[in-house]
Amino acid sequence: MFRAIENALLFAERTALVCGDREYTYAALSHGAREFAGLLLNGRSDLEEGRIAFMVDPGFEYVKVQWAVWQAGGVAVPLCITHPFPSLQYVLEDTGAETVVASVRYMPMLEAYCVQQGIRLFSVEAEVSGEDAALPHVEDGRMAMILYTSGTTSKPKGVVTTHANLNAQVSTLIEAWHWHRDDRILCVLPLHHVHGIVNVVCCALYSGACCRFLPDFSGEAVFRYFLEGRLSVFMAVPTIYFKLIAYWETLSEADADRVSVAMRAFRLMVSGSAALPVAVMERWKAISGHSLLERYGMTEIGMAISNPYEGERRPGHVGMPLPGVDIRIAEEQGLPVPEGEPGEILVRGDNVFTRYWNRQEATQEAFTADGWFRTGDVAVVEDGYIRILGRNSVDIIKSGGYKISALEIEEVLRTHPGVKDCAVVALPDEEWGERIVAALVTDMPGPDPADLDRWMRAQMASYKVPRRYLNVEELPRNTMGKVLKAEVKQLFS
Ligand code: MCA
Ligand code: AMP
Repeated sequence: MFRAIENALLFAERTALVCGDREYTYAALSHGAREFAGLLLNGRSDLEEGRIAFMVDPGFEYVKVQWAVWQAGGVAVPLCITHPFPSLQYVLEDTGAETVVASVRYMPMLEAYCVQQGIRLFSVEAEVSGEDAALPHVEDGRMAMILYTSGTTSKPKGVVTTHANLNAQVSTLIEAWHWHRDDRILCVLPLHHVHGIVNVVCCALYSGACCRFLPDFSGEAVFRYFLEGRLSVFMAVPTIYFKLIAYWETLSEADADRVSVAMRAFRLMVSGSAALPVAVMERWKAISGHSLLERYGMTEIGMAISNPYEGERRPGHVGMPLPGVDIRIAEEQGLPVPEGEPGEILVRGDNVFTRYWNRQEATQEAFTADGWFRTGDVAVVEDGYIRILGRNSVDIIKSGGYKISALEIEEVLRTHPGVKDCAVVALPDEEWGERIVAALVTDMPGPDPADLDRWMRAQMASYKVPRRYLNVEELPRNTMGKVLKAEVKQLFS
């Protein structure tokens, strides 16, 4: 089982979580999770890898449910709290979730569907018996979590992570980034992805440190927490650093100075999930005194490559393999390329996921014959430091740190009655990394962009919705009929 749960006994009276002005000790978290595990078990001795989906706001209740699922032998399926219903339904169906736990405010959205499907639904505040239920022994090799990630298929795939994978993903970061029990981290990231769940929450709790939640990101709130002077670690995606810099620049000189002084007291600031522009790294250093530690990871593998904690953090580079993670830069056959030549990043180690949920073919394609995971990212090694050059698919977009499939968006757009055909591409963007745009083949004049935007937001997460539409008579195609995405991008210039 994920070791943070056992470790919690060592840290009993220390503060584990801070949510608003409430603090929760490790003892309170352990106790709450055990009680809730009893409720999930409902008389059974083991959930036996039943999928338990939960739509819970970041905070004590979220971690309580996650630990309860693990202790009861279930598989945790965190749902995104901002997704519209069709995206939630997809995850519930795909995982075959047997139970859904929700914060009270999300219950109405899920109720009718759960009743109709015979899924057990209850509130995170549901009354517990107060008795300690007997909990099963959960082997490390059992499934712990399914997270959804977009890829080269149109629909997101469920990534199955075992307890052993989680232990490996967390322990390498504890060692590499010197996590310790006196750390205090601010969590501003969503809790349906690895960055927030594993790097922030799981690492903090594994080490006996304290995690403070800020559920709604804003520059003002982040700096307010920084100014309290109690935090020591911060992790975010480049878009967040960009937004914080922009907000800092609006402050009066005296306020900006105060924030800068508060930031100098941090032990560590990390950036990841998307390429950190060198200009953002330099500007952040100027205002905070910190050279951001940039690292590279993926839902399927946790973190794999990191700049050093001590030593040079090289701008534009993601660093070296983390302890216990094997990296190969390879040509198409999976064989290593000579040093200094570009190739795909392959990864091997206990951190690597076991399989995509119910997708045997996709799983097979994701690994080489000798067991290396193919990331689809292309990189080069320069002086021992790895530099990411790009991805080997134009249909994978990174915007605001979220991985988004152009094909998934196209599929949804094509179901709109006013859209005959479409092509979705990403344009470079200073703030978001990439910005999603769509060329539409329509009967002129085409759907009203504001109406289309509203319609799209009801179908998919707002971060997947195109920011601009362009009506065209036809899409540029090659002689085989394949859409030329590079030419589609040109249409927007
Ligand atoms: C939102 N907006 C956008 C985008 N997202 N515009 C362009 N591109 C986007 N991608 C718009 C909204 O439509 C809205 O405009 C306005 O920005 C504010 O939206 P909101 O959602 O409130 O934005 P926010 O709260 O400011 O969020 C920005 C954010 C968020 C905090 C950067 O995107 C975020 O939390 N990103 C982190 C994602 C993450 O954790 N990724 C890690 C994946 P309007 O008002 O006009 O509608 S894990 C991973 O990648 C691997 C494992 C790894 O290596 O970590
Ligand atoms: P996700 O599927 O959301 O886990 O996103 C993983 C992808 O994010 C990787 O395959 C990379 O393309 C990208 N990524 C993560 N960290 C970095 C980084 N530091 N620099 C560039 N790309 C990154």
